Amino acid sequence: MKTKISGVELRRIAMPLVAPFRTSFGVETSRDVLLVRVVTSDGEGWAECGAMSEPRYCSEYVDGAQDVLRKFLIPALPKDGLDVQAVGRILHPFTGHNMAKSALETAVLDAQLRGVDESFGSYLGAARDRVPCGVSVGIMDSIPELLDAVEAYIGEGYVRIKLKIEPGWDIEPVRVVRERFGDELLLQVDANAAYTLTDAQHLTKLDDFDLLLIEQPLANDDMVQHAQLAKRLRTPICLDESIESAADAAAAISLGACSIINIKPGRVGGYLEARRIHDTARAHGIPVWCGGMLETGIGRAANVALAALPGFTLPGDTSGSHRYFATDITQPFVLSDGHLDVPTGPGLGVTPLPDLLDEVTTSREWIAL
Ligand code: NPQ
Ligand code: MG
Repeated sequence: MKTKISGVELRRIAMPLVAPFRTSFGVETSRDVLLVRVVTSDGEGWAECGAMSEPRYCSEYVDGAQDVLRKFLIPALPKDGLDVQAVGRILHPFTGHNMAKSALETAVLDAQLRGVDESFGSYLGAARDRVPCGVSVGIMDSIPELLDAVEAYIGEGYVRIKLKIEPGWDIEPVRVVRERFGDELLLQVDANAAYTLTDAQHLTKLDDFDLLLIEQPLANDDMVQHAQLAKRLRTPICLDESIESAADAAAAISLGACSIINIKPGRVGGYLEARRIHDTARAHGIPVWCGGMLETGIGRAANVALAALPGFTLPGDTSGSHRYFATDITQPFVLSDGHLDVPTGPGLGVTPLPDLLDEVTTSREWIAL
């Protein structure tokens, strides 16, 4: 199927967070998001870039993503039409910039699927019509604040809690949450690369708390060190930042660097690569789950569709819109019984509501092809 693209709008929006979100790499109070809208012969397609305002989680950042899209990625697309399968091949000669590439490919995919009246879930191979949801809980100023936050999320129906950790905020928060909410609570932690292999002895203390996993304890490129750490911990290691492709996933699995993978489509260059990681992991019996980058409804819709694939056997960070935003730019995603419904409409199944979108827009740029 050939889609002729006439141009691409790069739109920046500013989305205040309902509460500051603190991780081992910094505090965010507002989400600076790049949205991509492609205008094609099949109609429009939308996508959201996962990049943050600063290159801390990974090397990408939102001004950089917009720049590489404008200067290199968008101009590389052919004027005479392309299939979504071709987008990855055309962008492959440009190294890195997975989040920028993902946004462009996803917008093209949305346009093509809308053109044939098929949903993301159906196209990707969703095996269910709703997905169980977890929530990521930031580093707090005190233990009582943490317990209040976790209690509120459990009250909202979240079926799994993930605590952000860093040196000085790790064993104790996990101990008190486990004690307060009991052994049945699905509980995991995410260090965002805050430790080194010299912390291995310290991290074994987490083994007492029956965690589902510890996510990305060591640096992004510490693949071998993660394999060594895995031998010393009973808690399963899950990789996030380290996995930027299906090849990385295959390498990490064969090395024993992880026994679970967090799949974020932006980090790996798009939903097609995300599905390849899912397929690779599934063939090896490795569970996967869908991560999050504080997406608006646009990114959230596609993530919920992906999380419905059969190998996504653990709850994801696919939280409801109100976990992050008082007002989303789409119809909000609202939890029901701890789950979100997989959208069934064509493409993403959601579009930005024009008035809400205009209210948060900070800039717009049109790139003609
Ligand atoms: C993770 N996400 O799994 C990330 C990292 C992260 C939901 O825990 C602004 C935008 C702040 C994106 C903080 C979750 C962020 C962000 C953390 C992503 O590692
Ligand atoms: Mg993570």
